[in-house]
Amino acid sequence: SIRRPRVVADGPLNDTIGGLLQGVVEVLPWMVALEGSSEPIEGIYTYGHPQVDGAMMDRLPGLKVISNFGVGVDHINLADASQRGIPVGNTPGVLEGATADLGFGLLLAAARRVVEGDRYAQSPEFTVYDPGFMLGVEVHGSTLGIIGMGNIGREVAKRARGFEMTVLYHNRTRRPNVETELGVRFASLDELLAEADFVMLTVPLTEETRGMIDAVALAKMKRSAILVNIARGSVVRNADLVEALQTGEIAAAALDVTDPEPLPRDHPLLGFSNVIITPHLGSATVQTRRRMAELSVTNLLAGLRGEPLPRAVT
Ligand code: 8YV
Repeated sequence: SIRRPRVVADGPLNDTIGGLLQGVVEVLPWMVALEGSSEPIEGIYTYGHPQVDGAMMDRLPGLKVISNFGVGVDHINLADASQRGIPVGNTPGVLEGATADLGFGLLLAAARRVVEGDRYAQSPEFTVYDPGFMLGVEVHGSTLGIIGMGNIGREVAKRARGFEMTVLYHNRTRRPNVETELGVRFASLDELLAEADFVMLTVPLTEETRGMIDAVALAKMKRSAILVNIARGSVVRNADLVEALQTGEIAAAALDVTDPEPLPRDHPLLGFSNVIITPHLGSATVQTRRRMAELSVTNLLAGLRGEPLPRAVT
């Protein structure tokens, strides 16, 4: 019988991934990637949290491919991989809709105080209806600023247009096609921060975007503005966000991602009534997670065969 290629994987493999890999590769625990192996390990399969750097690649002789379950590859040192000729696969094209849906859900929830309202309505404090309580702000007709006009930003913009929002975006490069197609307007970062009622973060985490939403950026936002982060926690400086919320420099925040994840129980971001936090659910739908599993396994197997990956990070 033919020896199955050995692959190290982080985290528990879900049934879909387990099923796709069953009998095809031999899955070894992440510990092997941390400790190294004298046996050839041909693939790294990652969910996105542990760091994958050159030192790890060098501990795994015979490494042919790194396949990421997810689109963000900020945890993988791409320069180290390319120096070693190791292709890196990710999963664009299958998760943008789900992620934008969640972003929009968070936006709506924060604007209309859905989570706060739920807690209240389920508590014994809710004894009598009052037409003056829990007034939120309107979503339709307001201005959304999208920072990062990639595949996810585009999907967010489409949804926003359905809500009759004015959409501004900021991106490293202008996207004239998206402007024409979706009727969105390019803005400098400062202009976007100053004009938006909602600021949605859809940038990848890079050295350029790390900490880009800091005290200076937060101070430029309207006091009534709501920040939504569906990108990576480290795009926002936690300490600055906490201060902006405490001083009322912005009105609310809805975060699907934080740094770290999860936040420690005593973290200052926890406990605000105007902060919503979800546990990194952007791509978490049954349908999307299945497509991510299939694509990431297809990338992995292509790399193990020495073929080009269907979706390679360049
Ligand atoms: C996670 C994501 O990677 O694609 C991304 O960049 O953030 C998510 O899809 C995924 O949930 C795996 O942990």
